[in-house]
Amino acid sequence: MIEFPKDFFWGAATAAYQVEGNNLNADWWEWEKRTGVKESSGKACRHYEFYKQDFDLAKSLNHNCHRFSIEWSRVEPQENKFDESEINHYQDVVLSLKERNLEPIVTLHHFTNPIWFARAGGWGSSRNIDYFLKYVEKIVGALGDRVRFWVTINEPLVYTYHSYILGVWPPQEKSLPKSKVVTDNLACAHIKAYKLIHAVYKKRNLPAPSISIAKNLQAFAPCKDSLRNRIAVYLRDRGYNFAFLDELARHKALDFIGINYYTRGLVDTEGWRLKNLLLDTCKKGHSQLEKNTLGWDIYPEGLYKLLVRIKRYNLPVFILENGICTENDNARRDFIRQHLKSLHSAMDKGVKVLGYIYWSLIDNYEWDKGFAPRFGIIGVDYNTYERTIRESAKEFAQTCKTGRLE
Ligand code: IFM
Repeated sequence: MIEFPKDFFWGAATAAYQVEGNNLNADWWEWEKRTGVKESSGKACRHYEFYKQDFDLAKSLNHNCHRFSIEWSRVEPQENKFDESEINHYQDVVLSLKERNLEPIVTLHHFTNPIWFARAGGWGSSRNIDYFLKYVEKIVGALGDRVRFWVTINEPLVYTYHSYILGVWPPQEKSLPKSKVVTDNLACAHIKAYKLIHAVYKKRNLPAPSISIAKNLQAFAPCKDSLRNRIAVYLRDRGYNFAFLDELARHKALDFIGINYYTRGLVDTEGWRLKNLLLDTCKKGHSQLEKNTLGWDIYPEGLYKLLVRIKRYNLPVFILENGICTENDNARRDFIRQHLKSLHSAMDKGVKVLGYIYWSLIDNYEWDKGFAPRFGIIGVDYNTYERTIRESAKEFAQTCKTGRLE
């Protein structure tokens, strides 16, 4: 039996665009219509209407925190024109969480942008960072008295990878140099937002908030043990896992380290070009590990291995996302169990962990992959929008209640 600390946070996450529905003013919405993606987000899970019921379910599952995101394009549908009714909506979201004793963990940017911001060049232009800061100031002003945990940007490198390297998400550019510019702008935006949020709290005499990003980490391993693959693993581990965090830590712009962990990348390079070293993965099916329905390797040990290396930042860690898409709920139960064990082993090695948040509370819109991947501990019927609590959710609920895992 393993035991987690008494004050541990337990919960699940969502992101606005993936669950709310009808985010008409987001670049993604416009892009879905223009390019005819596999599946459009449409009404998503209608969480914009059903958030209270969804929070009731989270509460019934013994969660004590909930991570969600604000849809920037809702609250500022046009440049400099904030929609107060949408801000009121998110105030009510926070209040509803508080009423249920669910600690709100608020993400300010989770992949989507207002259309006007994208048209102005989005994250490709450093001048646009000020737009983000204005939005952050507005939201923090409106919600600050009830929010302790802020996540400025979700998975910055996942965003640049899909939007500016692979080119499968808007704005569909494929340029390594541009992806570097965007990554630098995201780092700069976080550092400035971090200072701004602290300043707002100070000015209002509120207790200092805890601010971070949600950093996606991957365990990388060479497929064939060649020098080239080993160099590629080194570069990816440095560049993908740690460079961004190092930059924020250098600016003392992190109060904790938010981590999203899902998988291992099996590296198999096809050449010596930078592109090969940074991007090639094994396409020959050499991995023996079990997979989720998107084909991602399931590798719980990776969480332990990365966490013990995170110790050097000397900051508490918060697992902000960890999850599996599967049609087999037993696999989800095992996934959660194994990752919690791995997490606990890292804690035994002295890593201070604040909490564990499963991705996701409910099935949702998995971006360009549509609605097929089922990540939720609660299932969603997309015809009736009915929610069904899965068995894995019930087992997780026991751990949330007791802090123990048999
Ligand atoms: O659905 C995504 C989420 O938006 C960000 N983190 C990974 C999840 C699963 O792919």
